[in-house]
Amino acid sequence: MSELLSQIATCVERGKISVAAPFPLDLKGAPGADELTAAALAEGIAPQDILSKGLVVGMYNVGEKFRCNKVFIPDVLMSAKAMYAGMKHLRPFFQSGQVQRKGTLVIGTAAGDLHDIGKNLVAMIVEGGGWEVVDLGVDVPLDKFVKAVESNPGCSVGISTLLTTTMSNMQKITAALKEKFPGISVIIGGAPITKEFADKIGAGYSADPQGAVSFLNSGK
Ligand code: B1M
Repeated sequence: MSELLSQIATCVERGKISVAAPFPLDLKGAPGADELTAAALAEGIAPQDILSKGLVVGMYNVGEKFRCNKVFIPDVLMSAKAMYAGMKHLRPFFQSGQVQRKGTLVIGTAAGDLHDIGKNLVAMIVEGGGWEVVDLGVDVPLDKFVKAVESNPGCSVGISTLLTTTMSNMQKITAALKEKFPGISVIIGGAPITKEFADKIGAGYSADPQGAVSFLNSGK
């Protein structure tokens, strides 16, 4: 069992989607996350183990390498594709409740901000970390965050921004969410954001996607 799960983790980490995928070159012709996840289910390995000991491990590894600049955005995108190829087999088990997620993160960019590359990377790595992600997209106004929180009780909220001019919107959204949903956990990030700014507005902070997973896992 552990051999199959470690192969799944390697496929996700290396971005090997399926047997037909030509990338990475040294794994050409080998089964990918798609076939290996199906094989693991056929062998009777618990879907929860496939998620937490296979797919999540692969995304964790690539997230750590990204944090240390050992891999780059295209590598993370390939890993996410491999993860989704495996996840597709697990979806029915999520829906039936047999596989539990760690929680839900509602994420979007602050009102006025259209930059979504960083936010998308965070969403993918958080999902790969075992969390349900509700992605509200870009230029998200307060009322859209509020509706999403009401529809996902107990969720955390992530806000990303790349513009200094939209940091004030981030601050307003965070303050309003905290007032409306006392105790809600909000994490912010993006190039102009600092820990000091996050502390000032009462939000959690991470400079990178893997740090966002650690923050969510810490239950803060
Ligand atoms: Co714009 N842009 N842009 N842009 N753009 C920047 C951000 C800018 C720094 C360029 C510059 O002037 N040197 C500048 C902002 C200056 C400032 O405010 N300080 C700028 C500007 C001014 C603008 C416009 C105003 C330009 C104009 O129209 N005059 C305009 C604004 C539009 C709007 O949002 N309303 C604009 C438009 C655009 C494009 C649409 C053309 C395009 C965005 C495409 C897209 O995202 N779909 C774009 C791009 C691509 C950039 C640059 C070149 C790259 C941004 C990026 O994707 N980085 C950028 C200059 C640069 O950075 N070199 C620039 C890669 C990405 C992976 O990094 O998003 O930082 P990042 O995410 C990181 C971390 O920050 C962190 O994790 C990610 C992965 O490590 N992170 C989080 C991010 N969110 C997080 C959330 C978390 C935790 C961690 O928790 C929730």
